[in-house]
Amino acid sequence: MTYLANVRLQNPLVHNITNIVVTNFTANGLLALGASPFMADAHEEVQDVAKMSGAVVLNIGTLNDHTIQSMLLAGQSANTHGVPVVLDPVGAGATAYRTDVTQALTSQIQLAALRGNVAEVANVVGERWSSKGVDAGEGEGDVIALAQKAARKLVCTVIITGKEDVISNGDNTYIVSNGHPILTKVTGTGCLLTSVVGAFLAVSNGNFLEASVEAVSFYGVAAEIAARLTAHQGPGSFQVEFLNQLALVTPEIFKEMSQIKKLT
Ligand code: ATP
Ligand code: TZP
Ligand code: MG
Ligand code: MG
Repeated sequence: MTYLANVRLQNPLVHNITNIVVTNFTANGLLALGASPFMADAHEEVQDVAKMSGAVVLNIGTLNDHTIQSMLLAGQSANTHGVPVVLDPVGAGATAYRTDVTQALTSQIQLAALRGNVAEVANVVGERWSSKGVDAGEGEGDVIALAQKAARKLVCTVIITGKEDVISNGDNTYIVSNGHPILTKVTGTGCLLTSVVGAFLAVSNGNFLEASVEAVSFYGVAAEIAARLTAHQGPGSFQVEFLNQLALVTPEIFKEMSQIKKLT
């Protein structure tokens, strides 16, 4: 059985401490997929919410001192109770504050997975890669080597997204070629992917690498179909159809369209 089928069967609770730009889109995307979103950042409850969840997703998109503390409390509670934690280091490298906070989070919380664009992941592991706000900037470097290095350093699965996605746990590495450029014209598609990874990890029985690869490929397949169905329309129509496809792509369609390559 695929992890996708298991998400829909188990309807995992996904605890999100995320940014104010993408909160509604993320909740709707998780619901469409078949997961159960829970947005909660009050210090009084985040430890309890993390403990009862199938996964915890931390996203620093619009961070402030309150949410940083929420993330530390939730992440450490998740670690204590064996709940996988996924981090989206939105804009790491764009400002010193984001870089510093990301470093504090990764040193105090054991991640199951890290998902970001190439500039963000590079900055998390102390490498220079230019960025433009929350978007990846130009840069030259070996993205595969970067994913492997980051995975070994953080002892987790690392997902670097872009035209092609690189997913590595340091030992094994996959390239996923699904997706569509129009994803870059809808804000929050990276953030929602990070939460979708959380939903897949929640049903993974600890197989974080394989579940992440499937999550990323599934997400790209949904985007490809949505882009086809809304060709000649704009990002608004695509966004709506993309939510539809997160609900409608079956394990059979996914299997037929997934483009996953394992590196040897
Ligand atoms: P950024 O802010 O740099 O756009 P992000 O956090 O929004 O980063 P992306 O790298 O855009 O995240 O990844 C989000 C989704 O979009 C992933 O599924 C990725 O595969 C897909 N994607 C991004 N760029 C392309 C592209 N040029 N072609 C196909 N798919 C893409
Ligand atoms: N500004 C702060 S967070 C955010 C913006 C525009 C959303 C970023 O979303 P994504 O998924 O990285 O495109
Ligand atoms: Mg984007
Ligand atoms: Mg992002």
